Amino acid sequence: PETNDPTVERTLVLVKPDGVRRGLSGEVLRRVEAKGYTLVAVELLDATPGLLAEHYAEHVGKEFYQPLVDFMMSGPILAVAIEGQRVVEGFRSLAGATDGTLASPGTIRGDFARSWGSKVMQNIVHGSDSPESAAREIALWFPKL
Ligand code: RTP
Ligand code: MG
Repeated sequence: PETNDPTVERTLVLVKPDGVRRGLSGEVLRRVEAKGYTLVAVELLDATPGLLAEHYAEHVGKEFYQPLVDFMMSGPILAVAIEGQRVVEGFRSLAGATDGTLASPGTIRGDFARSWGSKVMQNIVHGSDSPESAAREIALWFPKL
């Protein structure tokens, strides 16, 4: 962050392959910018198994891990680093609950994800869950930042 204000943080947003495929990248960026957060870095890329194993280290070995990796490699991902006051919590709030069916209307997932059964992973966006996760994930997806 370019300021000493400790409430100014960065977080990693991913528009997942379902979001990119459905043409929702601009909608996600629009909501981020409308909220007042700043774009720091943006890149469209194809994830590799190694990158995803590090990104989702906490989920390696869970029953949904391999389907999640297959889904995350099903098309390009828009990786976005954003900055703002309390942006880690703030973007989680914009994204809504993990399960799109239960996510509140008005959130990205609540408005656009209709996940059920094996599609629960298709929830449009990822957002880091803590400042520590954000630092780790931004270093992974944007090694030059
Ligand atoms: P994210 O990391 O993508 O922002 O989502 P999250 O914190 O809300 O959810 P998390 O528990 O970290 O799970 C990561 C992603 O894995 C998929 N998932 N599938 N039971 C399942 O089949 C299941 N649980 C999670 C979702 O794509 C979730 O966002
Ligand atoms: Mg998570």
